[in-house]
Amino acid sequence: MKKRDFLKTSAILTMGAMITPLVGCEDNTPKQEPKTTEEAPKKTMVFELPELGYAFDALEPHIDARTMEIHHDKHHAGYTKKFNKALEGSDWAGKPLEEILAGLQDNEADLGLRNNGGGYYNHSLFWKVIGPNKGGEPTGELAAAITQTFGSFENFSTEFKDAAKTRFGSGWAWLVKDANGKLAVADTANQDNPLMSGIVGQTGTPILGLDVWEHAYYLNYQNRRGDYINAFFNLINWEEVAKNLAAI
Ligand code: MN3
Repeated sequence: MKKRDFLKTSAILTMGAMITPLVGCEDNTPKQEPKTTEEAPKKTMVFELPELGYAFDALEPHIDARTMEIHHDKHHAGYTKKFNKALEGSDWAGKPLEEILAGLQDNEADLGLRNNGGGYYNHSLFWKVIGPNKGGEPTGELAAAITQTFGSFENFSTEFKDAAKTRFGSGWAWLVKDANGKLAVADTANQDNPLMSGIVGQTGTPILGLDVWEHAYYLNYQNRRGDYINAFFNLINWEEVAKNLAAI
């Protein structure tokens, strides 16, 4: 295919070269575009839509298959595509994801990277911290850290659920490790996240995230966000959350 495209391009270039002197129009001069795409390998790191890691229906009855399919294949795919597009030609192209998000500012110029880079990162984390046959409570160091910060797992779940319920409109609830090495619950609007230290108030490294956009639950739960949040607790992959904490 590539070779054929190249041959086609060459043919057009040759034709262009032949036609140009005849028509005498400068705008018909072939631009260098076909050549540069052929020669210059893209330095831009292209972010790819990660696999879910389980079937769309694997989280039922807590999250229905149709919601998972649309959420992953349409919403997350859309953020991924638009993020890569926004990175093209920007100073952030080729930089690590976390560095990009931490460097964004609360201004019009960064809005595309903020919404789509956030959407890319947030959903990539989300699919991994939930899974079939999960839920329950954390163990080991994570359990100890939660107890140390919140007093008990119950207190933590109450605080996290409240953050998720009271986040007005679209957004996310988070469990983060902050700059002082302490766990904290946070919530952010839209596709912002606590890595965006130039934008959000509560900063830290997310180890658990919950999407409370209506697209995450509306088909099955309609306006009952609280029921969706409770269902999420039956899906949390605490081993993965513990891994996230250990990796910081
Ligand atoms: Mn979402």
